[in-house]
Amino acid sequence: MFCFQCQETAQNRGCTVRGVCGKTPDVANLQDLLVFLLKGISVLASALREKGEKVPAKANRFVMESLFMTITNANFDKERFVKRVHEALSLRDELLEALGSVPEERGSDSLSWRAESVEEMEAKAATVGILQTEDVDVRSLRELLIYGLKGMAAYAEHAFNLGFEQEEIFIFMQDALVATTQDLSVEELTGWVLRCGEYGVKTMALLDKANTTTYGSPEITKVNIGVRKNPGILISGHDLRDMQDLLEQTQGTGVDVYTHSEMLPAHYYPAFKKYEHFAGNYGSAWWKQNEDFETFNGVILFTTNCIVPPRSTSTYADRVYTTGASGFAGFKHIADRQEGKAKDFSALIEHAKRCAPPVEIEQGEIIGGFAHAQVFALADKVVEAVKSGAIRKFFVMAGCDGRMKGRSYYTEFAEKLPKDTVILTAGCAKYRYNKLPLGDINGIPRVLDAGQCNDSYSLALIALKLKEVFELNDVNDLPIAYNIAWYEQKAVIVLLALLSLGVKNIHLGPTLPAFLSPNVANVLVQTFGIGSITTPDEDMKMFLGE
Ligand code: FSO
Ligand code: SF4
Repeated sequence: MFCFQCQETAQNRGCTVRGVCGKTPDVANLQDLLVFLLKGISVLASALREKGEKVPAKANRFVMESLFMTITNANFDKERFVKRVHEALSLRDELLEALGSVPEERGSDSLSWRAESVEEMEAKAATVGILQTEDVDVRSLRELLIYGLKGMAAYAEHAFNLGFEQEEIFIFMQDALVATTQDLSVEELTGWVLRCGEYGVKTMALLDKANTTTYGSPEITKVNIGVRKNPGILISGHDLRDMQDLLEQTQGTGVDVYTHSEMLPAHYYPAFKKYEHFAGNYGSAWWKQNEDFETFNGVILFTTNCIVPPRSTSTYADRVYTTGASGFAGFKHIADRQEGKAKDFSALIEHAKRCAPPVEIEQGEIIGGFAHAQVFALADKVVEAVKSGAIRKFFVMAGCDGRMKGRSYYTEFAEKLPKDTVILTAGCAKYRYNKLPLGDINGIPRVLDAGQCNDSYSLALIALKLKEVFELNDVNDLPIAYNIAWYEQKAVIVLLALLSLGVKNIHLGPTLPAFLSPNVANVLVQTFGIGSITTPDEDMKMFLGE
C-alpha cells in the first residue's frame, strides 16, 4: 500500500505498512483499485457524452459515492470494497456496451481488466496505486486533483440525499478523473486543479442551498453539552438527511438523540429544533471517540467519516452502526434508503432502548449558528464594531481537528488572540477552542461557528459581503487572516474553493500536505501566498503585522 492523502500520513511521507488512521493494506489497495476503475468508467462516460448520448444517472451516482467511500476514515470495510469493485466492473461493461466501441485506453487497462476473485483484485490493486505515476510533480497534481474530487463528492452526496444535484458537477468529476489518465503537462494539470476549486464552490453552494431550503437557515443557538436521563443515540458525521430520519423515527420512543463532532451544527437548523428529544452535543472532536463512545453507553450512528477503529479494550463496538459511505468490519450497517422513503433506523432504536443513559462528562453550552444568513442579519452590528475599532481583525480558523499533538497550537493561538479579534470557524477544528471562555465583543461572540466544514462556504460569503459593505476591490484587503487546520480531503476542496474565490495568504497546518511535491508547493506559495505555521507567538505577530 501507499497512501499519503491525509495530514497524519506516516512521517509526513506516506503510509506503507498500515494507515496511521487504521486502514489496512488490503483495504488501501482495494480503494486504489476502485479509483482506477472509476477512471475507466469516467473515460466511457465522457466518450458517451461526446457522442451526444446520455450517461445513466446511476453512473454519476456510482462515481460520486465511490469517491466518497475512499475518503480518510470513512470506510474500513474490505467486503464493501470487494462488492464495489464487482459493481464497478458491471457498470463499466454496461457503459462499454452502450458505447459500442472501445476508446483508447491511455496507458492503462481499466477498460478491459476483469476479475472474479479477491486474489485477482489484490494482485491488480498492487499495480495501479499512486506510485505508478513516476514524475513527482505530475503525481502530486494528479493526487491533489483526485483528493479535491473526493471532497467534492462528499458534499455532492449530502446535497443529493436532499434531492439536489447538478449535472455539471458530475460531469466535472468524471472529466477531471479522465484528466488524471492523460499525459498532461504540469500547467494543464494545474489548470484542472484550479477548476476543481471553482466546482468546489458550486458544490458547496449547492449543498448550502439543499440544507437551508430543506431545514431553514442556521440561527444563533445554544447547545447543551450535558446529558439527560434517557438512553441515547449519538449521531456523528455530516449527513443531515440521516439526521432528519433519525429524529423522526426516535420521536416518542423514550430515546434521546445527541450529536457528536461534526454533527453539532445540526442543532443550528430551525427544522430540527422542534424535536424535544434532540438533547444536545456529547463529547468532542472525532479523534476522541474511543473515550466518548465508552461513556456514552448508548448506540452510535456514523453517517460519514471520521471513524477511529475501536481499541482492543473498547467495549462499545457492538453498539456502533454505520450508514451511507461509512463502514467498518464489525459495525452493523444500515442500508440505503429506497427511493422516496426514509432509511430504516428501527434496529438501532430498539438497540438503544436496552442501553444505559449516557454518563455526564461535562456541563454547559456551546454557542453557534453563525452561517451567512445569521451573520448578514447581524451585519450592522458587525460593521459598526469594525468601524469603531472594537473588532480589529477576523481570524478564519476553519477546517479539521486531529490527534496530532502539535494541534494544541490552535488552542494556544485562540487563547493568545487579542481581545479585539474574532474567530470565524467551521468544521471540527472548532473543538480546539469552542469551549474556552473567550467572551464577546459588544454582544458578538469571539468564536462565530458557521457549522460543518462545508459551511466554510458561508465564511467565504461573509467575507464577500464585508468586501461589498466596505466598498473594497479585493477580498484580501479585508481585516481577515486565514489560519486553517486540515486533516482530510474535504479540507482539500475547501482550500481549492477558497483559492478560486481569490483568497490569498492562507496559512495551513499543522503540516503541509505530503502529497505536494516541492515544485507544486512552490507554485502554491508563489501564486497564492500559501504558508505553513510556526509557533502561536510568531504567527500572531505575523498575522497582526507587529
Ligand atoms: Fe472533521 Fe472528519 Fe468535517 Fe472532515 S469530522 S475531519 S474535513 O471529516 O469533514 O471537519
Ligand atoms: Fe495514512 Fe491518511 Fe492514508 Fe490513512 S488516509 S492510510 S493515515 S495517509
